[in-house]
Amino acid sequence: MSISETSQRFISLEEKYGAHNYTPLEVVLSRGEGPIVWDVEGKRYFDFLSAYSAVNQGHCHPRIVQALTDQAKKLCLTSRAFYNDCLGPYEEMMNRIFGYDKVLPMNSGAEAVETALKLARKWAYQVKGVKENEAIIVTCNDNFHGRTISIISYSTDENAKKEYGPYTPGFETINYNDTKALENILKERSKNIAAFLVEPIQGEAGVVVPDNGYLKTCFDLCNQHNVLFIADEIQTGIARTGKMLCCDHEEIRPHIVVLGKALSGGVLPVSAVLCDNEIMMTVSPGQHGSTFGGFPLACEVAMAALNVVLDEDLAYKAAILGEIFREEMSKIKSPFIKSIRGKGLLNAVVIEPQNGITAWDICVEMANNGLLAKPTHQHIIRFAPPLVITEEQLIEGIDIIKKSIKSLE
Ligand code: IF1
Repeated sequence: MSISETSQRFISLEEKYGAHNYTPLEVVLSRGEGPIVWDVEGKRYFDFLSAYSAVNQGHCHPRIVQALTDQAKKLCLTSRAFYNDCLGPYEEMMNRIFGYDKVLPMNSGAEAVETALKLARKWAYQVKGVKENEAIIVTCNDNFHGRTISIISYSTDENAKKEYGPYTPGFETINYNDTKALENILKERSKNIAAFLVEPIQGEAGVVVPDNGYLKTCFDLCNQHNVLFIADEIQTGIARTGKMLCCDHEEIRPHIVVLGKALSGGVLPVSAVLCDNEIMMTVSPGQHGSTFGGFPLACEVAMAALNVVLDEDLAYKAAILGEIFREEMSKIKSPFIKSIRGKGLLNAVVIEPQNGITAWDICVEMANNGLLAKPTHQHIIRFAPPLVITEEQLIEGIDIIKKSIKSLE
């Protein structure tokens, strides 16, 4: 890809003054609207990453931006030392939409996962009767739940984990999509097991969709053994997979749900943990919190973002457009395409490299042709456009993907 002087200037600044903890595609974005973004040269792209599903409602959704600017002029942050007139209405709305007694607001996804882990441990000691410091949380191979030290303590990705030890104890890892593995560990050690933490679809692992019934069976097993089922819906939640929550596909109601990303439509870091009183009320004042968690600006933005999802029927759109995406993609006959998988508009194509051409090269070619996506694990490309994309735009995007792949054959 040829890089203009303007783009190069911004890239060089990041190179020189920023930590080198990413390898971005060499595209410098400066504007977005719905499913479209523009770079500093004014070149237009379809955004098929959606900031890892944070921008389900599309870039700069007018209703969300309106809520942001209206509230920004009134009151941004109070801390939780005082009440404010946004948090209560937001919490009530979360209750109405998701049906849990209570919500605990945080900011980043990782913080919300940490919160869920803390709640599970408190519950284990106070309610289940596990001996203090002996609680175990079961997690899955190839998980991605964030980047704090406790969370990477149970990561199985060497690169995310190595040289960050010593690690937090109290986690056991089993294979994903393996109900037998969960059954075995629950039979052996259920006395000390507080919770099972799982992604309904593994995002970072490459959009790994478990077998039908996996989540339901795991949920039933957890109930049988008095273990909490924690669903990390940070990436799969808020309509991305064709339902408000991915767990809705199997009609289960996790004991704890973790949300982030699209909860704010990608406008602010807003995350949340949902559960009923039996779990939430184990935490007392002073035992958990955050300066920004539940700040007025975030509450107003989240309410607007949720209203957009409901009013524009984005779950239904994701379901329908996802079917079209997989069907149209499967019509592309290319030696590069090994398989296509996903649910709703969370999809991935597994790439078979040819003559040294990799998933990265395909992403560079797609960017040249006006579509942005990012490889994960060398050989997988994730395709997750904003859910506000129209069918025509989706087809246009698929044509770009096709043209790019064909040009590299
Ligand atoms: C990055 C991945 C996706 C998540 C689930 C918690 C979090 C995430 C299921 C933490 C975050 C992000 C992090 C982002 C890239 C992205 C990602 F490739 F790294 F794995 F989406 F697939 N649970 N996922 O997917 O949320 O603290 O980041 O708000 O650059 O690290 P966070």
